[in-house]
Amino acid sequence: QQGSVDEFFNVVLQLTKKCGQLIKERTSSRTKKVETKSSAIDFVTETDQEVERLLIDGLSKAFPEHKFIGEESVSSGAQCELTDAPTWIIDPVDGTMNFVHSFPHSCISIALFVDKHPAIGIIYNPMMNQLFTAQKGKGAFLNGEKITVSGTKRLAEALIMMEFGTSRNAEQRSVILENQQKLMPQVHGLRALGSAALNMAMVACGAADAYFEFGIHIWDIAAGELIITEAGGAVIDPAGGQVDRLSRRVLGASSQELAEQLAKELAQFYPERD
Ligand code: LIP
Repeated sequence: QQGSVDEFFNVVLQLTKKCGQLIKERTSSRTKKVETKSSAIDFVTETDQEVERLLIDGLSKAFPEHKFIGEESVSSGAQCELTDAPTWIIDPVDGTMNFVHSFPHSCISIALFVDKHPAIGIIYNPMMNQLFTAQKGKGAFLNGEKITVSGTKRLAEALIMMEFGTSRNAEQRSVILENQQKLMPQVHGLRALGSAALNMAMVACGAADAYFEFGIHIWDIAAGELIITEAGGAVIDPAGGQVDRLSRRVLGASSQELAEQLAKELAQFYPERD
């Protein structure tokens, strides 16, 4: 099995690098074809669709038995179902809003789950030349160099990543603002990169100490979960306890202590499940 995970990893890495070049070439173009999805500010571009198609075509050619959960396939009606079968979970452009604005923080986020657990995670921001990779049990890497979380245990010393999201749901927006108000006086600072996967990558490499969000989907966080845990961090539900990957809720941190401390502070929001 391990040999084959290595093979899966090599194939997906080559495909991801190739697709990353496409995103990089297109990012500065001012004429992107943009459509809306769940809200007036939830976007999909032709690049999202093209990259997802290239990844799924390439992987299914190499591994015909494997299954897929892809952001754009699900939004065009495919089922979002995680089984025990080897399943690639793909966000072709995480941070689509950033991509649309040429703000250089978007990435490909791709993970392989086997028996419902992460085996491979890759997050690639081609604009900033940041390639985060992990395989279960083998550590986490940024451009081939081993990375570890900061290890911060105290909320009072933490740089926290949170997002504003693209939901126009009033309750969700007020929970986001409430958490901002609550956390601001208690932590070193709050940051938002506009991409769940890149926020998680920042926690994994020790540039930030924790990240939480309500309303994300499994494809936003699947790779980040493995990269954070392989870098020595913790990923839990934002109310504490085990993360539920289809619940659209996540909290990742540089230590279990910080994760639990942050979870206790948060006002909670429970989106409709995937
Ligand atoms: C985005 C997430 C981000 C969230 C946005 C959106 P997309 O994913 O990465 O954390 O705040 O609402 O879901 O749509 O760019 O792939």
